[in-house]
Amino acid sequence: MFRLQDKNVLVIGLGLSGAAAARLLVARGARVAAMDNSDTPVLRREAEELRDLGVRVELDLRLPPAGQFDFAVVSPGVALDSLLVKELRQREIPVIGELELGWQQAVCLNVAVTGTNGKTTTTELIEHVLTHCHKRTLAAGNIGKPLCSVVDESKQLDYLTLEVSSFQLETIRFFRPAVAVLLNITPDHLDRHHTMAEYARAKARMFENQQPFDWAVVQTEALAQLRTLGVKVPSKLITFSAQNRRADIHLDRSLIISRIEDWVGPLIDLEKTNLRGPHNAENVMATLAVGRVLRLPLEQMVEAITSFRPGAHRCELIAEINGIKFVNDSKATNVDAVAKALQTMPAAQPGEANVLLIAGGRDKGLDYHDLGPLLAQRVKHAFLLGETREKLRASWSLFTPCTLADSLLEAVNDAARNAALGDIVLLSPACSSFDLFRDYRHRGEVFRQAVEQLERTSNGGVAPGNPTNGGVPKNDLVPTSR
Ligand code: UMA
Repeated sequence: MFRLQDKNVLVIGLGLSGAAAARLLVARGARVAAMDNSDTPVLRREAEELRDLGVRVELDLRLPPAGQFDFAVVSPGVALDSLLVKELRQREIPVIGELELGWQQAVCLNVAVTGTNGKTTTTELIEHVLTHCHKRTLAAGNIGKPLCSVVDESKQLDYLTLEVSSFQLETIRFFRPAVAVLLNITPDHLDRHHTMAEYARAKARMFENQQPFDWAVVQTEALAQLRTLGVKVPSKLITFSAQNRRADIHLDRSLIISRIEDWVGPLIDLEKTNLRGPHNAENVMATLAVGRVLRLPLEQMVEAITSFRPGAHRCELIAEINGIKFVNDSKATNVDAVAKALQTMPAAQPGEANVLLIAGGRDKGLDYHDLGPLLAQRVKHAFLLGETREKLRASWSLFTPCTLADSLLEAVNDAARNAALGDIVLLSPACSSFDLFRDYRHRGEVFRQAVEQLERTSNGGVAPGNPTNGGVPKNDLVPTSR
């Protein structure tokens, strides 16, 4: 274990990661200074708590404070090309991320999951399967629970199950998963990584410290992307793919099939699970491969996967009101995630568009045109909000009618007004939430509340057209004929 006693450490960013890192450092005897470039009531409360622990905290600070530091711990949201990090490097202060610090202090093996989409579902699925198979584990990392906050519990665990982002991987040094899963690489976070090659290289860092006895579980298509960049995976490899039948684990209609030696044949029928769509098939494939590597019994894994329900904000059915479904996919923060959601939505009539899509938020430097053909097929109207709404309209209006909305509530009400029996109102934003909401969960909750308000109105609870019910006349939710 890396000794922290009496080290001088600077923590940058006091969100979830920075606060957890500062607490862990104090508990291990380090002398800690912490800074954040913002100053909000939440940060002030955090600052007070940390000061009580002996941390020197400065808010609203853009450059590192004077002083000697043995190293700095940055939060994932801090860009490495920022002036702050450049100055740390000029002062020759080593920089690591919160994930690296937590990994250095944890004392159990870890299974780590990365990829553009499906990370959270797969992390939860692996945690669920391990627990069902009587292994002690905890899900942490990008899933919303910083690794530094669970380090003390790692003594009692067989494995940590970690969700890992490209931001976190940029600042690792020795981080080495015993089993590393790479689910997929599609465009995301290009505002931070600038090019797809840089983004893919950040993802590839999952494998850089792995040893020949470790395992890599990698989607065939993502492996091809890594090979194009000249990245080598040094560990033992299992490939999976919903599209490529030459993968070690692949999809045949609803069956997941293995070609792995001593494990050949069908593993699970997805029809018997609550997971739909080829992307979920790949999440299950990756989970089964992890289980295989950790020698879990297939029968128990199948039981666990069958009983698993995906979490909130991922194609989550909120309500069905007068034959119109309202689906919350707030976690879809990039184009590929929206494509997957649209492909999963059931069509009312073959070949007919029945989705009213609510999208928009903060841009991550993505090209939204790619979604065009799918919008033309599946989306009868798009309601656009947030900072990207004009950009989305410019990209999408050739493919589907687009209407701008000033708020999520307005978008939900407009979509409901335009929906007919068998239609689906889908919140799948293709953008991050930080322009209008705290995070994707907050955005999903606001969507849920808007839908619940509609539900109450349609049940006759509030007078039609009353502005307090969101301004939606009751009869507008009665399905219109096609
Ligand atoms: N800050 C600075 N200087 C900067 C940038 C930020 O001081 O240059 C400060 C901000 O003012 C703020 C704090 O840093 O007070 C926020 O730090 P952060 O953005 O790293 O956020 P955390 O609260 O620490 O949450 C992070 C992850 N956030 C990001 O990667 C942006 C969370 O993932 C993660 O759940 C959490 O650590 C625990 O591990 C969120 C996310 O959006 C869900 N992740 C991206 C994704 O999934 O696509 C990568």
